Amino acid sequence: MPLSRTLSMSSLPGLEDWEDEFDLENTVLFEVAWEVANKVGGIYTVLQTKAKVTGDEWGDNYYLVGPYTEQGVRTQVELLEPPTPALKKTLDSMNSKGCKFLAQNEKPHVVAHFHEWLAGIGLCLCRARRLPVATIFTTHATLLGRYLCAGAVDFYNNLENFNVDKEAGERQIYHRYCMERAAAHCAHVFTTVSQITAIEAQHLLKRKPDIVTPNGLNVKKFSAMHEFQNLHAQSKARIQEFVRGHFYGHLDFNLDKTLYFFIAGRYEFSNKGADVFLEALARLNYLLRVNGSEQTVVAFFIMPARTNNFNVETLKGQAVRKQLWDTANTVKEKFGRKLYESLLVGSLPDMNKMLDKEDFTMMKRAIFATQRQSFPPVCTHNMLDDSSDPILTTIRRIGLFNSSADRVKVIFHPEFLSSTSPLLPVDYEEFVRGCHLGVFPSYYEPWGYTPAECTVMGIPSISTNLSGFGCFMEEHIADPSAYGIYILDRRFRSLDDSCSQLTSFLYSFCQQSRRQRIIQRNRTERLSDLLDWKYLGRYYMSARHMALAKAFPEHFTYEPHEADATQGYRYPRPASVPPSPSLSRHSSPHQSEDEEEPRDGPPDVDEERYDEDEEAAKDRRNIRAPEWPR
Ligand code: G6P
Ligand code: 1S3
Repeated sequence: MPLSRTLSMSSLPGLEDWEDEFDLENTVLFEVAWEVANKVGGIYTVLQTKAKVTGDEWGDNYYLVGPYTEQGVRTQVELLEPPTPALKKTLDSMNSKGCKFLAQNEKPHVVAHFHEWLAGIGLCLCRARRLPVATIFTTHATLLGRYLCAGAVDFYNNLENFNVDKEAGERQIYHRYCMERAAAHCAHVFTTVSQITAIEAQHLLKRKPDIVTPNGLNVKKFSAMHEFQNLHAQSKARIQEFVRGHFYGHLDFNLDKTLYFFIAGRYEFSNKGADVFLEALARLNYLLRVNGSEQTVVAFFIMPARTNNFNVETLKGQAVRKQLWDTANTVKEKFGRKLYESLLVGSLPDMNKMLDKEDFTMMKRAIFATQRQSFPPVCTHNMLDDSSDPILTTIRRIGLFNSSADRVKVIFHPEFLSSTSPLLPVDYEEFVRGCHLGVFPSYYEPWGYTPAECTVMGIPSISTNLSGFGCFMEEHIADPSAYGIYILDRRFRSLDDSCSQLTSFLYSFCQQSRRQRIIQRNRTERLSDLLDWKYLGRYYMSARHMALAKAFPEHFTYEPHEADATQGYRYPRPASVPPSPSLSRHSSPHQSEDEEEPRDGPPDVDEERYDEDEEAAKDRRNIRAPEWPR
């Protein structure tokens, strides 16, 4: 049955509308990657989050092929017998003789989708052996691009000038580069994850991608809008507990006026923009100090490096905090018991006798344990390359040592987060939800899952116009910053100017009131549909259709407009007040500015809800619901 259909811009369908258009009965999809059930980086996230929509479409005809790792098999895989006879025969044959593909009598139409150069060799072999397979190659970054950007090269202004063979040779990646380039050229369909990487691939791999396949996520929708805000408050409380321990003896800042910023990902210091972030933090520290700001910023760097475990001072911080907590509880219990006894006999307690000498001694001891001579550590672990580590070296140069005078504190956690950590027992999702702002000023970032993950959790983020995500959001949102999507210009500005721009983003973020942050988070979360596989999965579908049509033209046809169905789509600007401190006004004309911030403790939640709901309702009234995403 031909794969043809027409899309109109006014009614872009979800994936379910596509499925009944063609018959996948006798068609099998293999997706092959090194990161199938093997977490290395972003490709794992692509495959893992996309599995559901692809499985919904292909059912039992969808197979993911990856490396066999004991750990992966134990924790992520359920061992099954092959469901179809053809596959069973193939697997038996592979098991007995090594790998041969597709030599059975039953001949389904096969689509084989290979990700990255490591898997690309399989694609080249399929083509060299003339197997009847429709092939797709997706690159998530080019090898040469990654290497060139990590050096001191003006990459984007010289894309067309690189002598690619020479550059790959000099970096001793020529063999790998050739495999990547061969896979890109052998494939029926070549795709990459963003427009910016498409241009890069065209110059460095010498083939223009046929389709851009942006990365999506599984978006979890809460029935009530405030649900994700509650999660923010709960997760922030976990981070605050860690901060209480980490800064013991130096807790001279107000946790209620403390903001949590973070950068996370593969430890590529300049490619991921950790260099720019640190410089901007130093400038922010200066601005907050000279302006006498009451705000404190704790900036987390979650980037795995070589360590030999947590350091003693960091572990001690959490132990001291726990001891204070236990002491407070013991005294509270004794106090409560005395109060109870007194009420039982019908008298009000004598407050002077509620705490005895022993209680005071216990409390004094606990306070004594919080004395410390040194500043709270910058790094939570013992680093193997302490003296040459780029983050630590930069921190030494810019002098952000967590002193009391610093309004910006830095915590480098050189290990991915885990809910079983004795230090900060939260998983990554919980951590992101508890923070206020994700900062990802990448120079080389074909897509960039980290800001996308922030968006679907309703957490504002900073990305760049050199990242696939940043460009995608710029293309599809009329006023990204109004939605908490800040896009740093790293393309047309000098490094120093980009640092200044980042500093001003951070500084204005610090000037927002709690109410403005809540409103902004609501807006950010409203964008999450844009990033849902339910919509973005269509590009992968188009790639498969195109590949089938090229490999089996007698059976399938492809309509070119499938791949640019969302072109020109833009999410409108919110009609209500922007969350900028100077422009935002209270919903009640009689409320004073002072009332915006809590006098003691968090503001009344219902009052906030009222503000949130009113803001959302205003937007709903003023914005005509876009056709895509629905
Ligand atoms: C959420 C909660 C509120 C809480 C607020 C804190 O919106 O629902 O109860 O006050 O987070 O926001 P903040 O930006 O100060 O962490
Ligand atoms: C790549 O992983 P990375 O962090 O090395 O692939 C990811 C998934 O497509 C992408 O989000 C990221 O930008 C690339 O760089």
